Formats: sequence, structure tokens, C-alpha cells
Amino acid sequence: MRIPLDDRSRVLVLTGAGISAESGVPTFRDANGLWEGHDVTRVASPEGFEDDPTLVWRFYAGRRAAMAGVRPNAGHAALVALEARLGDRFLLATQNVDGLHRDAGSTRMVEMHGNLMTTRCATCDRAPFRDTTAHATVPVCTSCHGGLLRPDIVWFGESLDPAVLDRLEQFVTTAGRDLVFVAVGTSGVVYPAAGLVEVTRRVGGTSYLVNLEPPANVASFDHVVLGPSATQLPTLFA
Ligand code: BV8
Ligand code: ZN
Repeated sequence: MRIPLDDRSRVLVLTGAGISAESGVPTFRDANGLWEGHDVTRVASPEGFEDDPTLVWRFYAGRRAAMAGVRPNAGHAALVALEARLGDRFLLATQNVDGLHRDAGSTRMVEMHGNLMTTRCATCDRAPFRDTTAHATVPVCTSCHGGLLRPDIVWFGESLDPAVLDRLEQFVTTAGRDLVFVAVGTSGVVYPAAGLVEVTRRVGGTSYLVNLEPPANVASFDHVVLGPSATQLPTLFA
């Protein structure tokens, strides 16, 4: 399968954990609904953090440590090349917090769910900052002297950054029928990311799915390419 592009095509790529699988980063739903043995609502929700911030930091510390030596793969690189070719007619929306798109060189990108290596204060509005420490205990804010620091990640039940949603809305409405939406390595379970395929249909665009196997929302896509993204993406865009 080759995705036909012309000089009016505007390409929006949505990636999920599947694009990082071939870099050795575990996906979520392959872990039979548990993340490294944790119930997602206890380690990736504001209630969970409120209830046991140490457990949450232990979960994120483990994921930060696991990123040591992890590199982007050919799938990430293919999206950097496509961005270079299309310029402002390209936008990448990733659900991943692993930072591998940034490491690969992607710039026209929104990290919908935040970034694993960024920390912010749960209490005050000090700017989120880069933090690669695998905290074993809950770090305390030095600005407001008491607030607990937390991963700068969008947890379940938390709203996405309005600026991110606006940027996606802008891209999709500008593109209209010229929109080519490509979802890569995502199970299509988590909203609002999973809703982008319907938004594409609403504006008259065309949708493609590149995935190892058919996910729950496979029927929503116009075209489906089954296979590993590191193999499929480098030759996908005509
Ligand atoms: C929101 C950060 C408004 C954490 C994540 C009830 C109460 C409260 C909320 C809700 C509710 N019901 C629904 C909701 C909304 C909720 C939601 O959608 N829940 C789902 C579970 C039903 N969404 C939210 O809460 C969002 N906020 O809606 O705000 C609001 C506010 C208040 C109340 C209501 C609404 C926030 C969602 C963000 C959650 N945070 N991540 C962290 O990462 O630590 S989501 C988390 O799942 C990750 O970010 C991940 O990216 C995402 C989705 O998973 P996938 O990326 O798709 O990964 P998965 O493993 O599932 O799939 C991988 C796929 O790849 C598989 O299909 C596999 O076959 C394929 N694959 C594997 N290998 C390869 C491959 N493909 C290609 N090549 C390969 N080699
Ligand atoms: Zn603070």
C-alpha cells in the first residue's frame, strides 16, 4: 500500500505506543490492561496520585529508568522525513510520553499526553521543567515550599492542554477534504485521540491505519495497513 499525496495534501499523523514497540518500549494494552502490574487508575489518575503519590512516582521512576539506551526506530525516522518534505502541510500528534519523536528530530509535533521527562508542581504554577531523575520518594516543590511535584503527564480524567486541542482543530479545519489522517500503532481506545478518525470523516478527509493487528476501531478507517510500523512507514508515502 502507498498513500497517494499531492501538493495540496495535508497529513496529520497520530502515533501511539505501537510506534515505540520496536524500540523496546512496552505498549499498554499488550500488558493485559495492567501497566507493569499496576491498575491504571491507581498510577495514572489524579485520584491515584492524591491517594498514594509514592506509588505513582515509583511507577514513573521505573518508566524513566527504562528509557536509558532506548533509541527511535525507522518508523520515527520516516515521520521526520515526511515532515521535511511537507513542511507546514504536516503535523504529528503523539499520545506517547516517551519523547522518541523529539529524539528522532520531529518538530511539527504536539505531545497530547505530555512528556515522561518533564515534572511540574501539583500545587503552584511554576513552569514545568525537564527532569530525568527516577525519584524513589515524592519530590517537594522548592517554589511554593510544600507542593508535591508530579510528572507533567495528562492522566485519565484530566483534560488535555487547550492549546494542543486548538492546534489540532486548526490543522483539520484548514485541511478539509485535503486531510490525510494516518493513525500508527494505537489501539484507538483513549479519547480524545481516538476521536480523530471521526473528525477526519466529518471534514471529508481520508483516514489510514498502520497497525500490527486490527484494533477495536479498525472499521472507522478508510484504509488499513497491517504490519510493524518500522517496516511499513518508510515506504508508505508515495
Ligand atoms: C479527557 C498518559 C476530558 C499516562 C495517557 C470516565 C471517567 C473519566 C474519563 C473518561 C471516562 N470514560 C472515558 C473517559 C475519557 C478518557 C478515556 O478515553 N478513557 C478510556 C480508557 C475509555 N480520556 C481521558 O481521561 C483524557 N482526558 O478526556 O479529558 C475529561 C475530563 C474529565 C472527565 C472526562 C473527560 C485523558 C487521556 C490521557 C490518558 N493518559 N497517557 C502515561 O502514559 O503514563 S493514555 C495512555 O494510553 C498512553 O498515553 C497511550 O498512548 C494511550 C493509548 O494507548 P496506545 O498508545 O493506543 O497504546 P496501546 O498499547 O493501547 O496500543 C498499541 C497498539 O499498537 C496496539 O493496537 C498494537 O497492536 C499496536 N502495535 C504494537 N506493536 C506495533 C504496533 N503497531 C505497529 N507496529 C508495531 N511494531
Ligand atoms: Zn509548587
